[in-house]
Amino acid sequence: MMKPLSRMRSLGLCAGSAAALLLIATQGSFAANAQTPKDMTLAQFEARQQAIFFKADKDGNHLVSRAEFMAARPTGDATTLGKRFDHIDANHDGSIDAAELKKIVDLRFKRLDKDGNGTLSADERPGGKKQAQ
Ligand SMILES: [Ca+2]
Ligand SMILES: [Ca+2]
Repeated sequence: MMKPLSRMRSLGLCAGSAAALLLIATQGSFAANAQTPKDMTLAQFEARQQAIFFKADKDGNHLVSRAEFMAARPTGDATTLGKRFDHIDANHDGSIDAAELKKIVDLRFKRLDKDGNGTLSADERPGGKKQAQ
């Protein structure tokens, strides 16, 4: 016979980690929807950009291949997208990994951080007040 207590505990653990995951997943949109948006740190910006970018990773191998990259932007111009992919894929192995994306995101952050205080205020963030696309 199964011990009800240990069963409860493992269920509780599951629910706990699911809640934690949910929290991480919703944090980005939370910040965007907040009434008084707080300044975004580089770490928050990276996490957000990564979450968005790796939605394209359909086979879940933590790499975004050229095909995945293009498929995630069906309305984009293929030539421009191809160039963009080549630009991000710094080691030209045909896929974008987290480190390659981080480099681009860090550069973007620096460009956006107009006053150079290390955080992005609402008006410095891409898209300003409207929801990120
Ligand atoms: Ca992939
Ligand atoms: Ca690469």
